[in-house]
Amino acid sequence: MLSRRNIIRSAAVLAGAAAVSGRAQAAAVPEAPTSTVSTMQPPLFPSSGPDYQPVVTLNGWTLPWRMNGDWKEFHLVAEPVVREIAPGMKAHLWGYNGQSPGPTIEAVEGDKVRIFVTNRLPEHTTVHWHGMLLPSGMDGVGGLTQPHIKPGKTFVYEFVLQKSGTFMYHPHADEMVQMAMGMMGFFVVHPRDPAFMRVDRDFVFLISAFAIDPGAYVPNVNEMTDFNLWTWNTRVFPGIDHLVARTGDRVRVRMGNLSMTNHPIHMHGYHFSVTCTDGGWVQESARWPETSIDVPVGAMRAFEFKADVPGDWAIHCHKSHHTMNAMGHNVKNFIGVQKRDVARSIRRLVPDYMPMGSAGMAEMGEMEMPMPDNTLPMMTGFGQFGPIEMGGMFSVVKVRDGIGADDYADPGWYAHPEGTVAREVPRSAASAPTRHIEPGSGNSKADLRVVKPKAGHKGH
Ligand SMILES: [Cu+2]
Repeated sequence: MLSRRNIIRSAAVLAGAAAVSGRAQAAAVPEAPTSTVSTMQPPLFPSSGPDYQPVVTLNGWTLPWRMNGDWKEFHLVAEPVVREIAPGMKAHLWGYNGQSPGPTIEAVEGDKVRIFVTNRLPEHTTVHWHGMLLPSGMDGVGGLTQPHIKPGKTFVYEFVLQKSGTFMYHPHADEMVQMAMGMMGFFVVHPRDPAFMRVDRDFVFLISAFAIDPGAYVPNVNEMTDFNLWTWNTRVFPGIDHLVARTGDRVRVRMGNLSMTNHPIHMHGYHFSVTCTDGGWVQESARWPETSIDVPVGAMRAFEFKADVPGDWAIHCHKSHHTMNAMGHNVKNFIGVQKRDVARSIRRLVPDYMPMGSAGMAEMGEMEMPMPDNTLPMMTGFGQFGPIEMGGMFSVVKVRDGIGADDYADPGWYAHPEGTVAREVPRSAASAPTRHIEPGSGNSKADLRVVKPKAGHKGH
């Protein structure tokens, strides 16, 4: 069952799908559908061939195809795109078919796929099919296995999908620039046996990182370590779609990492097992239980669980700096120091100055700070109980009773059963914690004074 909102959202992509199977049928190169939205599109169920449960791409969509004889034909267009990273910020990136990441490609083990790639970038490119077993000349490494695709040219890749599993695509030409600009996409190959590794919901996203200065629109492609936007499918919290599941569903989450550091992805509320990598399915006897899975650079991981406990369960990268948006990393620790007044004064001169608070940083989750245009707060987002104080790689797995199969519409916040939420107790009910401080041990409150900057003194 689709919500009304999802039906409206899907219009953009469905128009493209019709074009592919319609008047472009006779043409040598199929039309390339484009999506202009950054919200999750409904899954694309197979209209021919073996049955499978299609994946859902967080804040994304699946690329429609056409059959030409026994070939499944797709058309990717590498081009400049504008991607909304979260409401309030857009980035000027490179991607495929109107989006970064590009559309997810889905096909079936044994399929003969023909993938056209048109280059509308200002420089040459190629597409590498990460993890695929294919003829060397179809591997997409510019200079090594093929000539580069020059701007304005279209190349075709043809191969047979030998194995089902979890893969991705990205350029193998000027990689440092092209991946830092957002060029990547998911590639899922479903098993030919519809019963093999079947799940009820199958979510996919790619992990990447961008260095976009506050107020800027284009990533700094030369940055190697100090990124400020940690993204899933080129989105940050609170812009990342929630993962909605029906109680009792078997759920799979597939991730691929194209950033330059590892990401330990942690999910609350469940014990899951890793069932697939870009090297194939993990045999049952080789699986072990986990609550966090480290996704190494240039790797894919898929995990599965039975969604049998309703609730709002956080899912996030466990590197705490990766659940923050644009932030300065040269910030001193001011816990215990009264410096609120100084911070306000400095912020008038340096808008993105984010000092650490005197009691930690939690106050920033609610604070309204003056910021340059096109800049996201470092931590933001509200839940039903207050500020969530997150950014970057954070979302919510929402498990609910009574929603329809394949309904991915946001069910809202979880209605906790009476008496199951952590709560404040009356003061009299809690005995005071005992504390022993040696005289002269230094464990006394810091006593520091702050001198207000003189009014009227602006600039340095
Ligand atoms: Cu991370």
